[in-house]
Amino acid sequence: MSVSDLFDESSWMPAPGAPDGGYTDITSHVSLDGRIARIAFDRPEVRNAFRPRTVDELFRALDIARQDPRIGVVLLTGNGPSPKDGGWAFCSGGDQRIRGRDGYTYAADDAVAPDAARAGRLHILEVQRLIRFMPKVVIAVIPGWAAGGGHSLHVVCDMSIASAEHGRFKQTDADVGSFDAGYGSAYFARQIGQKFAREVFFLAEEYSAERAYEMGAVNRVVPHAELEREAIAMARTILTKSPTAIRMLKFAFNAVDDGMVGQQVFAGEATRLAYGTDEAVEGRDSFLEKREPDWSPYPWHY
Ligand code: S0N
Repeated sequence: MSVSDLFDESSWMPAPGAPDGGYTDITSHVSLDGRIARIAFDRPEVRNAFRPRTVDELFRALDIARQDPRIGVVLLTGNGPSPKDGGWAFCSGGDQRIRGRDGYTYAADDAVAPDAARAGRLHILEVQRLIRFMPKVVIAVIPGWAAGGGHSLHVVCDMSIASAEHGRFKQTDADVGSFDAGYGSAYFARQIGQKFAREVFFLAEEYSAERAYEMGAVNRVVPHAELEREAIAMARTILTKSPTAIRMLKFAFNAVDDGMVGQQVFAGEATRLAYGTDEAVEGRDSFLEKREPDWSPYPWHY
């Protein structure tokens, strides 16, 4: 099977940094010019549900993209269709078959040997934070179902683009005794409003891509066959912008909802910019030269 029927192999190359033996649960590519990452769930037979190994691989691939200075945009998607029934999915959340009483469990044949400290995992939340705090734009490219924890992942991405024919949204958390009480719900309510967000969680009904667009949950709905092309076009537009402006804007959008952590992330970037000023250089140099700083060239701006 190809990686995905929507995937144009000629535009991509394998991303560096896969573990020995490669990834098993995701695929990771970069565009030929190295500026866009495409990271995809690759478990279409279970609607791209994630198990701990999937989450480990996802975190690794995202972190490699975060640290690559050429990459400005990450496309997060799901491969498909399912070889079983032809169904499409972005991600259907945690793999319910291996959910234990304290989280999700590694399988005996997983690359990481299960031990007591790693027995029950819910580290998809670490992936959510990585998406949230990486200074790159992450676009959820939704070819099919976004359900449960998969729905939460699309919520935390900076933008979402969905297949008109196969894009489907459903928050099943309350059906399976699960609840994303952070970005998946509270931040979702910030996006689409309290009434709709509560409806999506409390009723756990199915929403089409068009309805999700009307609610303000996705940015664009495009014909299925065009999905990845449109996502790449969005990425290419973003890549024409100032990287610093995009980074500061992302953290500014985040800050209002992220409390002190949001302020810390935004302020860290502001400090880094301030280091580039002559005024900050004078502060550092005066210390190193064991003299009083001379602030006279720097007015108290109003
Ligand atoms: C996605 C759904 C709606 C698709 O329905 P459809 O098209 O009718 O397909 P199915 O026949 O149901 O599925 C095809 C095959 O795929 C298997 N499968 C689907 N989803 C999963 C899954 N999540 N885990 C394991 N298997 C799955 C089906 O069993 C079927 O297999 P076969 O062919 O063998 O029968 C529909 O599939 C659906 O509702 N799926 C379940 C969605 C769900 O409830 N997900 C879990 C929700 N909870 C989380 O994700 C928790 C993790 C999380 O992110 C989190 C972390 C911290 C705090 C909170 C959270 C949170 O979000 O809750």
